[in-house]
Amino acid sequence: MTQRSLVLLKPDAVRRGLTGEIISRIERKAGWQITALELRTLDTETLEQHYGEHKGKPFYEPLVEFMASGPVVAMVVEGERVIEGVRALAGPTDPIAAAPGSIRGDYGVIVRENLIHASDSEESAERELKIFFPGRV
Ligand code: IDP
Repeated sequence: MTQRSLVLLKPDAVRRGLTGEIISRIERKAGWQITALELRTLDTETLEQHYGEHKGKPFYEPLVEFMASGPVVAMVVEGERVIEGVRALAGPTDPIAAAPGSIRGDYGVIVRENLIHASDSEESAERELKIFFPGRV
């Protein structure tokens, strides 16, 4: 089942110089391809669209502020079961609960600054790819 996922390497990953390490974990998965990649500083409007489902939650405002605090690496990753697969590489949302060996488990401590976003379903991927790479998908 070939899929596409929208992956964001969050501002903490860029600031800490971890993008190469994270990208290389994705590239090493057999048959997966990065078909678009861009360093980009996100505006509030884009983030409100992207994280709209979380609006009203206590972590929403600080999340948007953090995500706009510096550039992110936005990517389209394509391949077999890539949606579930990148989420597995990332680990669960809370980096302390994430297993060592996962990206969040290896490098993260606080929940907000958990290094990576990856689409969580085909529906989310379709919606998010339209926000970040309109015209390409
Ligand atoms: P996910 O990124 O693992 O799919 P979501 O529940 O969709 O997790 O939350 C989106 C992002 O919001 C998380 O990646 C994290 O950066 C932030 N976040 C989620 N829950 C909390 C929280 O309880 N406190 C602070 N930040 C949170």
